[in-house]
Amino acid sequence: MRMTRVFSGVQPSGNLTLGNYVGALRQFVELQHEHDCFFCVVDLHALTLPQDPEQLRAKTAEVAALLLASGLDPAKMTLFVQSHVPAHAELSWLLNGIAYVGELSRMTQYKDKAKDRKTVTAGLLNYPILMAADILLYQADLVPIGADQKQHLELSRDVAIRFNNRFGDTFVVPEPYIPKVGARVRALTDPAKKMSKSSEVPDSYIALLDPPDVVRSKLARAVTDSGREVRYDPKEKPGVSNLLTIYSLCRGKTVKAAEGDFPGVGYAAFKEAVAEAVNDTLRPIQARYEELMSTGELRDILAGGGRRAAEVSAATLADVKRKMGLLAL
Ligand code: ATP
Ligand code: LTN
Repeated sequence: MRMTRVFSGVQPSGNLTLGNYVGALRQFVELQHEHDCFFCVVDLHALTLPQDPEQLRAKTAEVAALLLASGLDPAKMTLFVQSHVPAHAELSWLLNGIAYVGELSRMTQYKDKAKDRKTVTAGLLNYPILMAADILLYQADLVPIGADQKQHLELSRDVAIRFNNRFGDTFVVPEPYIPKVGARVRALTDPAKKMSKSSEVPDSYIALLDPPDVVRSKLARAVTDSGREVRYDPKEKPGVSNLLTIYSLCRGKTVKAAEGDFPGVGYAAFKEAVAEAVNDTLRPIQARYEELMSTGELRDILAGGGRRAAEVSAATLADVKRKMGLLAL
């Protein structure tokens, strides 16, 4: 029997945060032990908004290295860059003949991103078609995504079903995989919001590459609540509860056990303990990151990943071209 296939993509934009780490990267690391996983740095998706070319190139390498530094193992999974495998752009075009403008323009992410712009590129509208191509090329069964990507995955499923009905069974219809651990890390400056890598307030997030003193000062400035007790109570004490969540995730403890570490401790000392827990988590990731970036290792891993991805996706692409009536030689 074929192993369950998993596909997920990460955009090379913003600074990967502690939120991304606990909400996504750690799940990827677990999944690689049980399934045939493909993880992709989706640089073509980033092009749907204006990018500085040098910055995009640097971010693509940075995100790939951070995925590896977080524990993805090239011996266990396939990591590659989307633009290194031309089949993604090709299938995306072919699926442009299957997807409808109506369904694309109903996507909430499209509406959000389009509303404040003077001009809207066709790529922003077509973004979910490229995402469908990513997933369908690998016949992925499971797609780990955050809740905000559910609608896009639904569109991928609709496109797959429509194609299968029109041309015969071709694509596996993928299922979303939304992690069970519901821990959401919130913004340090405003616990009503989630910690987000594209925030314009650097104090609101902890980036995986933040040096220890930056982590300490961001946490020292994090909002707390009135009162002086370190207690988990997201309604009454959202700031302190968020810091307790972060501490518990970094120390591998339950929130209850985390609370027990701070009887009668004031906010300032509590924040220092959280900073230490965060720095203990980031230290090995940053060390591995430096190693990957300073040797030729990253390049070799991405080249190997790109080769495997190209091999696996070629079969699907050839099948689609044949079924749609393209002439082969
Ligand atoms: P953006 O602000 O650009 O939307 P983001 O930081 O929200 O970026 P995404 O690229 O949307 O990140 O999400 C990547 C993955 O990280 C998703 O699986 C998402 O669920 C997870 N994730 C992002 N932020 C958090 C968070 N604060 N807590 C837990 N998981 C998170
Ligand atoms: N749209 C996703 C990134 C993404 C993706 C994918 C996720 C692109 N292709 C395929 C899962 C599967 C995002 O913005 N987080």
